[in-house]
Amino acid sequence: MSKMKNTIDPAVNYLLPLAKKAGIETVWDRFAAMKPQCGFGELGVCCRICWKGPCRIDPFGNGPQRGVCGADANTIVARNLARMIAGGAASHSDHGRHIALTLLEVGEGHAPAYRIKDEQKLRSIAEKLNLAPADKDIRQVAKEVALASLEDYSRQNYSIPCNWTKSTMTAERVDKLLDLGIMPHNIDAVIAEIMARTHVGCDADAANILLGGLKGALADYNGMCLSTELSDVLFGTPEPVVTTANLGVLKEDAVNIAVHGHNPLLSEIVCDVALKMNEEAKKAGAKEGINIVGICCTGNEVMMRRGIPLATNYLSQEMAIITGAVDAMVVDVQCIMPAITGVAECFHTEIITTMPVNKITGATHIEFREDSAIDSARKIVELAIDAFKRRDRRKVNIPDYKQTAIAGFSAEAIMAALSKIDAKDPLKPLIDNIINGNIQGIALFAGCNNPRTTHDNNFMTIAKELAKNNVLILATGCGAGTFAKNGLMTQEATEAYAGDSLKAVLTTIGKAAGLNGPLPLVLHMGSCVDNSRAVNVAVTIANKLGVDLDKLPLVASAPEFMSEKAVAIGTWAVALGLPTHIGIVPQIMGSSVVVEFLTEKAKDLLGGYFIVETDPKQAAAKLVAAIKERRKGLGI
Ligand code: SF4
Ligand code: MSK
Repeated sequence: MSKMKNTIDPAVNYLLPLAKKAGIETVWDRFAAMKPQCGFGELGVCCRICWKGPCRIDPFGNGPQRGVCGADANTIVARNLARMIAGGAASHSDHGRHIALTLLEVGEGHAPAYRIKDEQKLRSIAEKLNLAPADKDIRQVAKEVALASLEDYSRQNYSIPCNWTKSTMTAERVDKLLDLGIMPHNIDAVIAEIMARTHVGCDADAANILLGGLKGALADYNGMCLSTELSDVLFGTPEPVVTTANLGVLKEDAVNIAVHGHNPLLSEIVCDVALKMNEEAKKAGAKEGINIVGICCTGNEVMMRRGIPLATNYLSQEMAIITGAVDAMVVDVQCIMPAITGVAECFHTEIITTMPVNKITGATHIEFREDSAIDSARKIVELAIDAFKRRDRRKVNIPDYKQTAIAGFSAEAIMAALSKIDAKDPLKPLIDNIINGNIQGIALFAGCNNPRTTHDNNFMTIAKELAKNNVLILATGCGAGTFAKNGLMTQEATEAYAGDSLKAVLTTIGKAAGLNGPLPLVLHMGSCVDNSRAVNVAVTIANKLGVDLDKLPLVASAPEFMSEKAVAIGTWAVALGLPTHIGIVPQIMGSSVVVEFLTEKAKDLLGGYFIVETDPKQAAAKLVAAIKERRKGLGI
C-alpha cells in the first residue's frame, strides 16, 4: 500500500525535509507517532463523562454494550457529539461577544483605538434588527446594535428567538426551527443546557440529545453571524483586493510578524501600529521595514480587509517558523498549536500570546485589552524588531512559492459586482444563470485541515471537479487558505478549471465589475465566522425565489475538518437545509441511531443532511448529485 502524502503544498514539501534534517518535530511526525489511534475514540463509543468510567462499548458486540451507569453506544456517541458542538459554539460566540462589547464601548466613547468604519452597514444592521436607526446619532445606533446583540447572550425568555438568527433567516426556516424546538433564545444558555443535559444521569435519548446539539449549532450560527457583521462595522466591509499567499510572502529583509488566530480586534491594531513603526524596523537593519503576514483565520481577516498576504493555513503553521524568517508570531484565540513554542525554541522567533484565557507555556504574554490596545500592539512590534536583530541568517529558508489571490468577496461585494450588470435588480443575473443552468449550483467550502488526509488535497480535488461541473464556489477559513495558496483565487484558475458556462458567467460579471477578465474561480468570503456571509447570499436568493433554503441547489463541504467549531458549523449548515459533505470520518460511527439521524432523518426534518465521503472525487460526484436533485425539485 502506498504511503499517503502529507501535503500537496509545495512550500511545505520544500521545508519538511529541512525540518527532518534539523530534528524538528512537526504535526505530521506527532500524527504518525499517535498511530494506531484509539478505535473506541474513533467510533465515539468511549465515555469519560463521570469518574465511574472511562467506559467503552464493544463495537463487535462481544464485550460490554453499556457503560457502568447503563448508557448505551447511542447515548454515549450523541452526548460526545453534542458536547463538541457546545465547544464550537462557545468559541465562536465568545469571539462574537468580544466584538459586541467593543462596539458597545465605541458607542459609549470608551475605546479610543476603535471607530465605526462602516456607518452604512451599521445602519442597515439596525434596520434588520428593527431598531429604527433613522435620525439617530451613529454612536447611539452602535450602542443599540451592541445591546441587541448582547441580548442574545442574556435573554431568559425561552420563547423569544435570538435576534440575529431570527432576522437573518427565511420566514419558513424560522418557523421550522421554532416547530422543532431548536431555535436558540440565548447563546450562553443553550451551551449551558447542552452541558447540563449531557451530565451523568440526564438525557439518555440519542435523538433528543441531537436536537439539543442542533440548537447548540444554531447558537453557534448566531454568534458567528453577529461577529462577522459587527467586525465589518468596526473594521470595514471587505471588497475585492489582490494579494499573495503561501510562505513565499515572507521577506528576508523585513521584520516578519505573523498574526495568527481569529479575532480582528487584535490583528487590526497590530497592523495599524506596525505601519507607523516601519522606520524603527529599518533602523534595526530591516531594509524593507515591517512585513505583516497572516495565518489561519486571522490571516483571512487581514487579507480580505487590508490585502495583507496570507502565509499559510492551519496544518502548516509550524512551517512558518521553520522558514527561520518569522520574527514574531502573535496569537490570540483558537487553532494555535501548542507545539509552536517548541519549534520556536530552535529559532529566534518570539511567540506572543495576548489573551488572558489563551496562554502557552514558553510564550511571552502581552495582555491585550481594548482600552490599552495601542500600547500592547506597540510592545508586540518592539519585541518583533528585537527578535529580528537576533535572527540567524544561516537558518533562513523562505520557500520561493507564492500565488496571487483575489480576496474579499463579502455578500455586499458580490452584490456590488452583480449590480454592474443590473443596477435595479442585482440578483437577477445570478438567479437567471442558476435557472438556465449556466451555473448548476453553489458550493460553500469551509473548515480546517487534518493530518488524517493529505493537506489541501481534498479541497483542491473537489473544487476542481465542481468547477468543471459549472458549480460556483465560495470559501472560508483554512479552506480559503488552501485555495489562496494553491492558485484557485485567480482569474487564470477560472480560465483553466471552470466549465464553459460557468466561465462565461464569471467573465461577464468580472468584466462588468472592472476586473478586465473573469472573477476568480473561488470567491474568498473570509474566516470561519464569515460562513454567515454565504448564508446571507443564500437567504437573499431564497427570498427572491420565494422558497426556503432547503430547496436551493446549494451545498457545503468541509473536506478536511478537525475542530469543534467545524463540527458546529457543519451541523448548523444541516439545520439550515444544506446537503453538507465531510471528508473525514466523524467520531459517531459507533451509533447506528446517530448516523441514521444525521445522514437520513435530518433530511426529513430539516432538508439538510450529512454526506460522509473520504474520497475527494466521489465526494464531488455526490455533491453534484445533491445539486441535481435540488434542481429537479425546483423544476429547473
Ligand atoms: Fe461510564 Fe456512564 Fe460514567 Fe459515561 S457516564 S463514564 S458511560 S458510567
Ligand atoms: S482557523 S477552525 S483550522 S478553519 Fe478558523 Fe482553520 Fe478550522 Fe481553525
